[in-house]
Amino acid sequence: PAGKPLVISTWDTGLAANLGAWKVLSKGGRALDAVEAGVMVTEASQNCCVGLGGNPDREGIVTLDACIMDEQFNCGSVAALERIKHPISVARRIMERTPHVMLVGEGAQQFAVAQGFPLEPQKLSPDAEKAYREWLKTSLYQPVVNIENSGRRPPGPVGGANNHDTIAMLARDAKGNLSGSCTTSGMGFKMRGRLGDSPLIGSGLFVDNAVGAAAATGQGEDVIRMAGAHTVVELMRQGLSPTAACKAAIERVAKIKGDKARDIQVCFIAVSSQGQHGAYALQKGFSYAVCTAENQQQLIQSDYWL
Ligand code: SD4
Repeated sequence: PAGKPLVISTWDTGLAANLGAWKVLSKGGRALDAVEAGVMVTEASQNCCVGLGGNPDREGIVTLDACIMDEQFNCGSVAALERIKHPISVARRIMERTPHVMLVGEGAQQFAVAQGFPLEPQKLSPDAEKAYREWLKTSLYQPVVNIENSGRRPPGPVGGANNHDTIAMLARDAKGNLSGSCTTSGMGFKMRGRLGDSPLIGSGLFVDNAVGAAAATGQGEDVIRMAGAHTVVELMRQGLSPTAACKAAIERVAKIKGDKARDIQVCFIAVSSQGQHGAYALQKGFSYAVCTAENQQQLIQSDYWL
């Protein structure tokens, strides 16, 4: 069914990204174009951890993951991509111009360059450089719950107010079609070669136009082990509202993790085919941004389990 356009995205930085998406949606544009344009705002921002400004892996190299999915189960994904500013656009090119869904590492970079994406210098942003130097002192891998909204980069109080590792975005256009995108520098100081949920269709993002769309942020390993975004969409298929579906999926994470659930954050956002939206998180502190014609800018504090 047709309807009013809507875009939602993760964390406080979703507000700026939603405006990028809204430029497309408000003109009657396609949800797919909106979710690409929206997260490009975040990828290009120097003030956060998505894109090339992000924290590096343990070797000091920034590696980027992204995926995109449209209303017809078309999807594209790129992982462990280095020195390319807009991984989301590379993911879309993979979707539209190759017979594959996913390209990784060197081959992904080779494809991006062949497609005309400029190869950026191999250089950390000043904030990431500082955070990496600080991290090297202990070399501990300790993801910090809600670091995305804390104004900090692990492990110390450096960086701007809009730091986060990931943005996931879901949009519904005026025709009633859904699409989603997700882009990240991944968990800071991850092992070289580590992939999280964000580039994985079904974990970080899933779209079934007849049912709804969902996306994840937080501890990627724990989203992967319960096929997060796909689980949320399947719960909506069973009749749950977006919020109830996100909550049921979080309950599953909590059950799997047991006592260890306190050490991690996992958050889901969802949009139904009818245009309802919702979210749920394991812990307090997750916010998501909503943009509609009536309400251009809204930041909602998600309900949570613990
Ligand atoms: C990952 N899910 O790489 C991402 C991290 C994240 O906000 O969402 N950070 O595991």
